[in-house]
Amino acid sequence: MLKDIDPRIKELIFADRERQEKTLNLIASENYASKATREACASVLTNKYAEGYPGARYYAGCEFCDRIETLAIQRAKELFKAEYVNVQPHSGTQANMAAYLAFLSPGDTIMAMDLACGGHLSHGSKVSFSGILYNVVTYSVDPKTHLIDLEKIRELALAHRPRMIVCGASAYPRIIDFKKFREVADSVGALLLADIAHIAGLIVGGAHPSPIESCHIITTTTHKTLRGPRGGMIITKEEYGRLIDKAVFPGIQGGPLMHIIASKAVCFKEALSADFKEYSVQITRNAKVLADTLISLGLTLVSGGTDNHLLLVDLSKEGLTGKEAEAMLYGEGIVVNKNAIPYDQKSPSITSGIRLGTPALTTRGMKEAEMERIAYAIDKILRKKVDVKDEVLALTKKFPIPE
Ligand code: DSN
Repeated sequence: MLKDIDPRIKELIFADRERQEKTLNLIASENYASKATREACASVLTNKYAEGYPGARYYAGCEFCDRIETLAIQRAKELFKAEYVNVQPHSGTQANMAAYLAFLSPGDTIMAMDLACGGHLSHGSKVSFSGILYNVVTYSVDPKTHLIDLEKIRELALAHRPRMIVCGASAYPRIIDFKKFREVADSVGALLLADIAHIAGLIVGGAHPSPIESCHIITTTTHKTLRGPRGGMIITKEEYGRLIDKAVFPGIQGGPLMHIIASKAVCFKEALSADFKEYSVQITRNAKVLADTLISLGLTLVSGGTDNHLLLVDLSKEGLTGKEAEAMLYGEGIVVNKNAIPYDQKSPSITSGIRLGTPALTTRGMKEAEMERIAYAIDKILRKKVDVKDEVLALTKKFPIPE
Protein backbone atom coordinates (compact mmCIF):
# COMPACT_ATOMS: atom_id res chain seq x y z
CA MET A 1 0.00 0.00 0.00
CA LEU A 2 2.65 2.48 1.02
CA LYS A 3 4.53 1.77 -2.19
CA ASP A 4 1.51 2.93 -4.22
CA ILE A 5 0.39 5.81 -2.03
CA ASP A 6 3.72 7.30 -1.05
CA PRO A 7 6.57 5.61 -2.89
CA ARG A 8 9.04 8.27 -1.73
CA ILE A 9 8.48 7.51 1.95
CA LYS A 10 8.48 3.76 1.27
CA GLU A 11 11.80 4.09 -0.54
CA LEU A 12 13.32 6.08 2.31
CA ILE A 13 12.11 3.60 4.93
CA PHE A 14 13.65 0.80 2.89
CA ALA A 15 16.86 2.76 2.52
CA ASP A 16 17.12 3.04 6.29
CA ARG A 17 16.31 -0.63 6.70
CA GLU A 18 19.19 -1.40 4.33
CA ARG A 19 21.45 0.99 6.28
CA GLN A 20 20.52 -0.76 9.53
CA GLU A 21 21.22 -4.18 7.97
CA LYS A 22 24.60 -3.23 6.53
CA THR A 23 26.11 -1.33 9.45
CA LEU A 24 27.32 -2.29 12.90
CA ASN A 25 25.21 -0.36 15.38
CA LEU A 26 27.07 0.51 18.57
CA ILE A 27 24.76 3.33 19.64
CA ALA A 28 24.22 2.43 23.29
CA SER A 29 20.59 3.61 23.37
CA GLU A 30 19.40 1.84 20.22
CA ASN A 31 18.23 -1.70 19.58
CA TYR A 32 16.23 -3.79 17.10
CA ALA A 33 12.59 -4.27 18.12
CA SER A 34 11.13 -7.62 17.11
CA LYS A 35 8.69 -8.00 14.24
CA ALA A 36 5.92 -8.78 16.77
CA THR A 37 6.47 -5.49 18.63
CA ARG A 38 6.60 -3.61 15.32
CA GLU A 39 3.40 -5.28 14.16
CA ALA A 40 1.57 -3.92 17.20
CA CYS A 41 3.06 -0.44 16.55
CA ALA A 42 1.72 -0.49 13.02
CA SER A 43 -1.76 -1.68 14.05
CA VAL A 44 -5.22 -0.08 13.80
CA LEU A 45 -4.94 0.96 17.44
CA THR A 46 -3.39 4.16 16.14
CA ASN A 47 -6.97 5.12 15.20
CA LYS A 48 -8.30 5.13 18.77
CA TYR A 49 -8.57 7.91 21.32
CA ALA A 50 -8.50 6.52 24.87
CA GLU A 51 -7.87 9.50 27.16
CA GLY A 52 -8.08 8.33 30.75
CA TYR A 53 -7.20 4.94 32.21
CA PRO A 54 -8.67 1.42 31.95
CA GLY A 55 -12.28 1.53 33.15
CA ALA A 56 -12.34 5.35 33.26
CA ARG A 57 -12.03 6.73 29.73
CA TYR A 58 -13.38 9.87 28.12
CA TYR A 59 -14.48 8.10 24.91
CA ALA A 60 -16.73 5.21 24.00
CA GLY A 61 -15.28 2.13 22.36
CA CYS A 62 -12.32 1.62 24.70
CA GLU A 63 -13.15 -1.91 25.86
CA PHE A 64 -10.28 -3.52 23.94
CA CYS A 65 -7.87 -0.70 24.73
CA ASP A 66 -8.71 -1.24 28.42
CA ARG A 67 -7.74 -4.89 28.16
CA ILE A 68 -4.56 -4.09 26.27
CA GLU A 69 -3.41 -1.42 28.73
CA THR A 70 -4.29 -3.64 31.70
CA LEU A 71 -2.21 -6.47 30.22
CA ALA A 72 0.71 -4.11 29.62
CA ILE A 73 0.52 -2.92 33.24
CA GLN A 74 0.26 -6.48 34.64
CA ARG A 75 3.24 -7.66 32.61
CA ALA A 76 5.34 -4.63 33.54
CA LYS A 77 4.55 -5.22 37.22
CA GLU A 78 5.60 -8.85 36.92
CA LEU A 79 8.75 -7.93 35.02
CA PHE A 80 9.98 -5.32 37.49
CA LYS A 81 8.30 -6.82 40.60
CA ALA A 82 6.58 -3.47 40.91
CA GLU A 83 3.58 -2.27 42.92
CA TYR A 84 2.33 0.33 40.42
CA VAL A 85 3.04 1.08 36.77
CA ASN A 86 1.91 3.76 34.31
CA VAL A 87 2.61 2.72 30.71
CA GLN A 88 1.34 5.89 29.00
CA PRO A 89 4.39 8.22 28.86
CA HIS A 90 5.32 8.82 25.24
CA SER A 91 9.05 8.90 26.02
CA GLY A 92 11.62 8.86 28.80
CA THR A 93 11.60 12.65 28.98
CA GLN A 94 7.78 12.64 29.32
CA ALA A 95 8.11 10.07 32.11
CA ASN A 96 10.55 12.34 33.96
CA MET A 97 8.38 15.39 33.32
CA ALA A 98 5.34 13.63 34.82
CA ALA A 99 7.34 12.42 37.82
CA TYR A 100 8.54 15.97 38.55
CA LEU A 101 5.03 17.39 38.07
CA ALA A 102 3.63 14.82 40.51
CA PHE A 103 6.02 15.63 43.34
CA LEU A 104 7.58 19.06 42.78
CA SER A 105 6.53 22.69 42.49
CA PRO A 106 8.36 25.09 40.19
CA GLY A 107 11.43 26.41 42.00
CA ASP A 108 11.91 23.27 44.10
CA THR A 109 15.43 21.91 44.27
CA ILE A 110 16.38 18.69 42.52
CA MET A 111 19.81 17.11 42.56
CA ALA A 112 20.95 15.12 39.54
CA MET A 113 24.02 14.06 37.63
CA ASP A 114 25.62 16.70 35.47
CA LEU A 115 24.92 16.13 31.76
CA ALA A 116 28.65 16.52 31.06
CA CYS A 117 29.39 13.66 33.45
CA GLY A 118 26.84 11.29 31.96
CA GLY A 119 23.45 12.64 33.10
CA HIS A 120 20.51 13.43 30.81
CA LEU A 121 18.96 16.62 29.41
CA SER A 122 15.75 15.99 31.35
CA HIS A 123 17.71 15.75 34.63
CA GLY A 124 17.98 19.52 34.92
CA SER A 125 19.95 20.77 31.94
CA LYS A 126 19.53 24.54 31.55
CA VAL A 127 18.20 24.07 28.01
CA SER A 128 15.48 21.61 29.13
CA PHE A 129 12.15 22.29 30.87
CA SER A 130 13.70 20.59 33.89
CA GLY A 131 16.41 23.22 34.28
CA ILE A 132 13.99 26.04 33.45
CA LEU A 133 11.31 25.06 35.99
CA TYR A 134 13.36 23.70 38.88
CA ASN A 135 16.36 24.77 40.89
CA VAL A 136 18.96 22.22 39.88
CA VAL A 137 22.05 21.21 41.83
CA THR A 138 24.27 18.86 39.85
CA TYR A 139 26.68 16.25 41.08
CA SER A 140 29.69 15.10 39.06
CA VAL A 141 31.84 12.00 38.96
CA ASP A 142 35.22 11.86 40.67
CA PRO A 143 37.73 13.63 38.37
CA LYS A 144 40.30 10.82 38.70
CA THR A 145 38.29 7.59 38.92
CA HIS A 146 35.24 8.86 36.96
CA LEU A 147 33.07 7.03 39.47
CA ILE A 148 30.03 8.41 41.29
CA ASP A 149 31.21 9.54 44.71
CA LEU A 150 28.33 9.00 47.17
CA GLU A 151 30.15 10.83 49.98
CA LYS A 152 30.40 13.98 47.83
CA ILE A 153 26.74 13.58 46.91
CA ARG A 154 25.83 13.30 50.59
CA GLU A 155 27.71 16.55 51.33
CA LEU A 156 25.94 18.31 48.45
CA ALA A 157 22.57 17.00 49.60
CA LEU A 158 23.17 18.21 53.16
CA ALA A 159 24.15 21.64 51.83
CA HIS A 160 21.22 22.05 49.40
CA ARG A 161 18.44 19.90 50.92
CA PRO A 162 16.85 18.86 47.59
CA ARG A 163 13.22 17.76 47.43
CA MET A 164 14.23 15.08 44.94
CA ILE A 165 17.46 13.28 44.05
CA VAL A 166 17.72 11.80 40.57
CA CYS A 167 20.06 8.90 39.92
CA GLY A 168 20.56 7.17 36.60
CA ALA A 169 22.45 8.29 33.53
CA SER A 170 22.77 8.11 29.79
CA ALA A 171 26.56 7.75 29.67
CA TYR A 172 27.83 6.12 32.87
CA PRO A 173 29.55 2.76 32.36
CA ARG A 174 29.40 1.51 35.94
CA ILE A 175 26.88 0.00 38.36
CA ILE A 176 24.64 2.50 40.12
CA ASP A 177 24.31 1.82 43.83
CA PHE A 178 20.59 2.55 44.38
CA LYS A 179 20.74 1.49 48.06
CA LYS A 180 23.43 4.04 48.87
CA PHE A 181 21.54 6.73 46.93
CA ARG A 182 18.50 5.94 49.09
CA GLU A 183 20.54 6.36 52.27
CA VAL A 184 21.59 9.81 51.05
CA ALA A 185 18.01 10.69 50.07
CA ASP A 186 16.70 9.56 53.48
CA SER A 187 19.34 11.60 55.30
CA VAL A 188 17.81 14.80 53.88
CA GLY A 189 14.19 13.66 53.51
CA ALA A 190 14.38 13.71 49.69
CA LEU A 191 12.48 11.55 47.25
CA LEU A 192 14.66 9.28 45.14
CA LEU A 193 13.97 8.92 41.42
CA ALA A 194 15.93 6.37 39.38
CA ASP A 195 15.96 6.93 35.63
CA ILE A 196 16.80 3.45 34.35
CA ALA A 197 16.18 4.20 30.66
CA HIS A 198 19.54 2.78 29.64
CA ILE A 199 19.72 -0.21 31.97
CA ALA A 200 16.09 -1.39 32.24
CA GLY A 201 16.77 -4.52 30.18
CA LEU A 202 19.84 -5.32 32.24
CA ILE A 203 17.81 -4.96 35.44
CA VAL A 204 15.02 -7.31 34.36
CA GLY A 205 17.60 -9.82 33.16
CA GLY A 206 19.54 -9.67 36.42
CA ALA A 207 22.65 -8.08 34.88
CA HIS A 208 22.33 -4.91 37.01
CA PRO A 209 20.93 -4.52 40.57
CA SER A 210 17.27 -3.49 40.70
CA PRO A 211 16.19 -0.09 42.07
CA ILE A 212 12.75 -1.38 43.00
CA GLU A 213 13.28 -1.60 46.78
CA SER A 214 15.29 1.59 47.04
CA CYS A 215 13.53 4.19 44.92
CA HIS A 216 10.27 6.06 45.31
CA ILE A 217 9.89 6.56 41.57
CA ILE A 218 11.49 4.79 38.61
CA THR A 219 11.30 6.09 35.06
CA THR A 220 12.43 4.35 31.92
CA THR A 221 12.19 4.09 28.19
CA THR A 222 11.08 0.85 26.58
CA HIS A 223 13.26 0.85 23.46
CA LYS A 224 16.85 0.66 24.69
CA THR A 225 18.11 -2.47 26.48
CA LEU A 226 14.44 -3.43 26.97
CA ARG A 227 14.20 -3.80 23.16
CA GLY A 228 10.59 -2.70 22.77
CA PRO A 229 8.87 0.14 20.94
CA ARG A 230 9.96 3.75 21.38
CA GLY A 231 8.23 4.94 24.56
CA GLY A 232 8.34 5.59 28.29
CA MET A 233 6.99 4.18 31.54
CA ILE A 234 6.84 5.05 35.24
CA ILE A 235 7.09 2.56 38.09
CA THR A 236 6.21 3.59 41.60
CA LYS A 237 4.69 2.54 44.92
CA GLU A 238 0.96 1.95 45.27
CA GLU A 239 0.66 5.03 47.51
CA TYR A 240 1.98 7.35 44.75
CA GLY A 241 0.09 5.73 41.87
CA ARG A 242 -2.76 8.22 41.66
CA LEU A 243 -0.42 11.18 41.79
CA ILE A 244 1.62 9.76 38.92
CA ASP A 245 -1.46 8.89 36.85
CA LYS A 246 -2.82 12.43 37.23
CA ALA A 247 0.54 13.93 36.30
CA VAL A 248 0.76 11.85 33.09
CA PHE A 249 -2.88 12.44 32.10
CA PRO A 250 -4.21 15.10 32.18
CA GLY A 251 -1.02 16.68 33.57
CA ILE A 252 1.26 16.53 30.58
CA GLN A 253 -0.32 14.28 27.96
CA GLY A 254 -3.63 13.81 26.19
CA GLY A 255 -4.57 10.59 24.45
CA PRO A 256 -2.27 7.63 25.07
CA LEU A 257 -0.67 5.98 22.02
CA MET A 258 -2.58 2.71 22.24
CA HIS A 259 -0.66 1.08 19.38
CA ILE A 260 2.56 1.75 21.30
CA ILE A 261 1.04 0.54 24.58
CA ALA A 262 0.05 -2.71 22.83
CA SER A 263 3.60 -2.98 21.57
CA LYS A 264 4.96 -2.33 25.08
CA ALA A 265 2.82 -5.26 26.27
CA VAL A 266 4.44 -7.48 23.62
CA CYS A 267 7.89 -6.25 24.60
CA PHE A 268 7.22 -7.05 28.28
CA LYS A 269 6.07 -10.56 27.32
CA GLU A 270 9.31 -11.05 25.38
CA ALA A 271 11.36 -9.67 28.26
CA LEU A 272 9.72 -12.12 30.70
CA SER A 273 11.27 -15.05 28.79
CA ALA A 274 14.33 -17.00 29.90
CA ASP A 275 16.01 -16.06 26.59
CA PHE A 276 15.85 -12.41 27.53
CA LYS A 277 17.78 -13.07 30.76
CA GLU A 278 20.52 -14.71 28.74
CA TYR A 279 20.40 -11.81 26.26
CA SER A 280 20.90 -9.19 28.96
CA VAL A 281 23.83 -11.03 30.52
CA GLN A 282 25.40 -11.41 27.06
CA ILE A 283 25.11 -7.63 26.51
CA THR A 284 27.35 -7.03 29.52
CA ARG A 285 29.77 -9.83 28.59
CA ASN A 286 30.09 -8.32 25.13
CA ALA A 287 30.67 -4.83 26.51
CA LYS A 288 33.40 -6.15 28.79
CA VAL A 289 35.24 -7.88 25.94
CA LEU A 290 34.89 -4.80 23.73
CA ALA A 291 36.28 -2.65 26.55
CA ASP A 292 39.15 -5.01 27.45
CA THR A 293 40.21 -5.37 23.81
CA LEU A 294 40.16 -1.62 23.18
CA ILE A 295 42.25 -1.09 26.32
CA SER A 296 44.71 -3.79 25.22
CA LEU A 297 45.07 -1.87 21.95
CA GLY A 298 46.05 1.26 23.85
CA LEU A 299 42.78 3.21 23.92
CA THR A 300 41.67 5.02 27.08
CA LEU A 301 38.27 4.26 28.58
CA VAL A 302 36.49 6.55 31.01
CA SER A 303 36.58 4.84 34.45
CA GLY A 304 38.90 2.22 32.97
CA GLY A 305 36.19 -0.12 31.70
CA THR A 306 32.55 -1.05 32.03
CA ASP A 307 30.10 -2.98 34.22
CA ASN A 308 27.09 -2.47 31.99
CA HIS A 309 26.18 -2.19 28.31
CA LEU A 310 28.24 0.86 27.38
CA LEU A 311 31.72 2.29 27.33
CA LEU A 312 33.13 5.74 26.76
CA VAL A 313 36.37 6.13 24.83
CA ASP A 314 38.45 9.20 25.70
CA LEU A 315 40.15 10.23 22.45
CA SER A 316 42.28 13.08 23.82
CA LYS A 317 45.48 11.01 23.57
CA GLU A 318 44.72 10.13 19.94
CA GLY A 319 44.36 13.82 19.07
CA LEU A 320 40.84 13.21 17.74
CA THR A 321 37.54 14.82 18.66
CA GLY A 322 34.42 12.75 19.19
CA LYS A 323 32.92 14.39 16.12
CA GLU A 324 35.86 13.34 13.94
CA ALA A 325 35.89 9.79 15.31
CA GLU A 326 32.13 9.40 14.81
CA ALA A 327 32.51 10.41 11.15
CA MET A 328 35.57 8.18 10.57
CA LEU A 329 33.80 5.15 12.03
CA TYR A 330 30.56 5.83 10.19
CA GLY A 331 32.51 6.06 6.95
CA GLU A 332 33.45 2.39 7.47
CA GLY A 333 29.97 1.28 8.58
CA ILE A 334 30.37 1.43 12.36
CA VAL A 335 27.70 3.62 13.97
CA VAL A 336 28.53 5.34 17.27
CA ASN A 337 27.83 8.73 18.80
CA LYS A 338 30.21 11.45 19.86
CA ASN A 339 29.89 11.93 23.59
CA ALA A 340 31.27 14.26 26.23
CA ILE A 341 33.70 12.68 28.64
CA PRO A 342 33.71 13.86 32.28
CA TYR A 343 35.03 17.44 32.56
CA ASP A 344 35.23 17.69 28.77
CA GLN A 345 36.70 20.99 27.57
CA LYS A 346 35.04 20.64 24.16
CA SER A 347 31.46 21.60 23.33
CA PRO A 348 28.68 18.95 23.22
CA SER A 349 28.65 19.17 19.42
CA ILE A 350 32.38 18.35 19.20
CA THR A 351 33.32 16.41 22.38
CA SER A 352 36.47 14.47 23.27
CA GLY A 353 34.91 11.04 23.29
CA ILE A 354 32.66 8.45 21.73
CA ARG A 355 30.08 6.21 23.41
CA LEU A 356 29.83 2.56 22.38
CA GLY A 357 27.13 0.11 23.47
CA THR A 358 26.46 -3.55 22.80
CA PRO A 359 22.64 -4.05 23.07
CA ALA A 360 21.93 -3.91 19.32
CA LEU A 361 24.80 -6.14 18.20
CA THR A 362 23.93 -8.63 20.94
CA THR A 363 20.39 -8.77 19.50
CA ARG A 364 22.02 -9.74 16.19
CA GLY A 365 23.57 -12.71 17.99
CA MET A 366 27.13 -11.43 18.19
CA LYS A 367 29.26 -12.66 21.07
CA GLU A 368 32.73 -12.21 22.55
CA ALA A 369 34.65 -13.26 19.41
CA GLU A 370 32.83 -10.69 17.27
CA MET A 371 33.42 -7.98 19.90
CA GLU A 372 37.16 -8.61 19.63
CA ARG A 373 37.00 -8.30 15.85
CA ILE A 374 35.01 -5.08 16.14
CA ALA A 375 37.45 -3.63 18.69
CA TYR A 376 40.32 -4.31 16.27
CA ALA A 377 38.37 -2.69 13.44
CA ILE A 378 37.62 0.41 15.56
CA ASP A 379 41.25 0.72 16.58
CA LYS A 380 42.40 0.47 12.95
CA ILE A 381 39.96 3.13 11.81
CA LEU A 382 40.88 5.51 14.62
CA ARG A 383 44.57 5.04 13.85
CA LYS A 384 43.80 5.70 10.16
CA LYS A 385 45.42 2.41 9.16
CA VAL A 386 43.27 0.37 6.83
CA ASP A 387 39.92 0.12 5.23
CA VAL A 388 37.68 -2.25 7.25
CA LYS A 389 34.51 -2.06 5.15
CA ASP A 390 34.79 -5.71 4.07
CA GLU A 391 35.17 -6.86 7.66
CA VAL A 392 32.08 -4.83 8.66
CA LEU A 393 30.02 -6.22 5.78
CA ALA A 394 31.11 -9.79 6.52
CA LEU A 395 29.92 -9.43 10.13
CA THR A 396 26.62 -7.84 9.16
CA LYS A 397 26.00 -10.60 6.63
CA LYS A 398 26.80 -13.37 9.08
CA PHE A 399 24.56 -11.80 11.77
CA PRO A 400 21.43 -10.41 10.09
CA ILE A 401 18.95 -8.38 12.13
CA PRO A 402 16.53 -10.97 13.50
CA GLU A 403 12.85 -10.66 12.62
N1 DSN B 1 19.13 9.98 23.50
C1 DSN B 1 19.28 8.97 24.52
C2 DSN B 1 20.64 8.40 24.54
O1 DSN B 1 21.21 8.25 23.48
O2 DSN B 1 21.18 8.07 25.59
C3 DSN B 1 18.87 9.43 25.83
O3 DSN B 1 17.61 10.02 25.77
